[in-house]
Amino acid sequence: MTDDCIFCQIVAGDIPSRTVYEDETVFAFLDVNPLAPGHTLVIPKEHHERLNDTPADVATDVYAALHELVPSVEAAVDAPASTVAFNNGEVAGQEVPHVHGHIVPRFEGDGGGPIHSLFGSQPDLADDELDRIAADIEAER
Ligand code: DGP
Repeated sequence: MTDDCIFCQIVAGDIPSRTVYEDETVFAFLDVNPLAPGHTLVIPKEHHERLNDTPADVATDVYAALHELVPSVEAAVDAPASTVAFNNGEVAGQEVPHVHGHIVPRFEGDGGGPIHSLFGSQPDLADDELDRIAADIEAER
């Protein structure tokens, strides 16, 4: 637990939350500032800032909880779809530095677009650049 982390304080019960799921390693609760009814946050109980810092076994547990919760969240609010996303790092819009997955129920005509609509434009990448980037990612693993 990190004392000045809001989400660690929620896991500890020091800050109240509308808890929807809890197991040994994962906790999920309704977002206090929902983008849609049922907007849920899924977090590891351990404090890790980003996906990049999260140990593989913990990340696996978070994914398993997301996988279990998505249908339940959609069913609870009668949503035909959901956007499931991580703001991974401050530049990507992450405000709370404790890794969390958002489950945002989606509805016909809700005004939200696909992830692609976050970006006003797309880079024009040549084939050789794409080849190099793919090779670099593979080499970084
Ligand atoms: P992000 O921008 O990805 O870091 O999202 C942080 C989310 O956390 C944001 O949608 C609001 C939510 N949030 C922040 N503080 C609290 C809190 O104290 N309780 C609950 N339930 N949600 C919170």
